Amino acid sequence: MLAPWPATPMAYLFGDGDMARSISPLLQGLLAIAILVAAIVSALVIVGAWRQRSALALADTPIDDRPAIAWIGIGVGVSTAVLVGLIVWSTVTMATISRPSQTAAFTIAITAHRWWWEATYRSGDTDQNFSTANEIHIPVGAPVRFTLASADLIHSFWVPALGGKTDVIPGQTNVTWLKADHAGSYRGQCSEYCGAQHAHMAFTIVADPPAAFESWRAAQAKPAAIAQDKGALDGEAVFQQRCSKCHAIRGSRADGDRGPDLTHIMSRARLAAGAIPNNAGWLSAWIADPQHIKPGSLMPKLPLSGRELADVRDYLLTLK
Ligand code: HEC
Ligand SMILES: [Cu+2]
Repeated sequence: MLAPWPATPMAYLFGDGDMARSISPLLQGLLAIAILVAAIVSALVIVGAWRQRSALALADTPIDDRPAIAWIGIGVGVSTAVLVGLIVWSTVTMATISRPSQTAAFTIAITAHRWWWEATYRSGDTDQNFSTANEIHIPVGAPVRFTLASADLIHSFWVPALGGKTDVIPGQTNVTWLKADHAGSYRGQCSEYCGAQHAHMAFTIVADPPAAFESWRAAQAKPAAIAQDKGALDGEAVFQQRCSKCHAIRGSRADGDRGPDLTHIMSRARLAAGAIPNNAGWLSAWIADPQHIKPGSLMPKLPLSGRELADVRDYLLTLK
């Protein structure tokens, strides 16, 4: 079983899937050329300093006859040729990645929020629609289309190992696609500075084998389990009162949309866009004081008694 949230640093020089396969050689090429240019320039500076004395001896030669002038022409010529070559290479790469190599299997609608990612899966049958947050599953080997909208300001959707960045701009829907050739998890990150918790606006793309993906999708589409024991039932009442303006739980009356949909919260490996692991302890810590974990987060610290906190946590623990 692969870790659903791979650690940083994020790999981008060697990618997986069609889009990354087009981008990686360009990145590697640019890096190699940059290193080469830095090495050549450094060498020339050193040689130039070394030869300063012979240059002084040229003081009487008219400027146009000095050998250095020819080198300026050579330098401009070589740089121009290399830069034009790179422009052509970049343009061809951008044209290649703008469209998936096969038609996309389906679309995931992403809405970027300060500071988390909402992912909505729609299908022909509206009963099967669902929304989740930060942990985005796709089937391995199939290109998936992503529409990108913003609920507030500019963010940027980037999964370095799978492909290029696409900005998420208010008032506009951008489109990109991703494909993973191997099952596994690929870490993503908001890459446009968007305020206090920008660094904690991570997400993960989990590429599942097709059968595992279908069962994940079917499980997510189901409404929430109905609370059974007393603590969880009391917790549901607390939730309706204190949390349901911001959070939805399908199958209950909670239908807020300012925070993540919590219908299957316990199926996710991490909370708060990757900031903390998802288990009973961290869940309590988050509900008790989200501002301590993610200062500035749009979930306020709510005054709950110890009992209410335990009950609401027990209720969330049933949402598998
Ligand atoms: C004013 C709106 C608001 C209220 C009220 C609110 N939340 Fe939140 N909640 C949010 C937002 C926004 C986030 C996303 C925070 C982030 O990741 O930056 C969030 C995140 C969460 C998460 C993490 C979800 C995930 O998938 O990462 C849990 C769990 C949660 N809230 C539980 C609760 C509970 C329980 C209550 C009631 C006691 C509650 N919230 C009340 C807005 C709210
Ligand atoms: Cu952001």
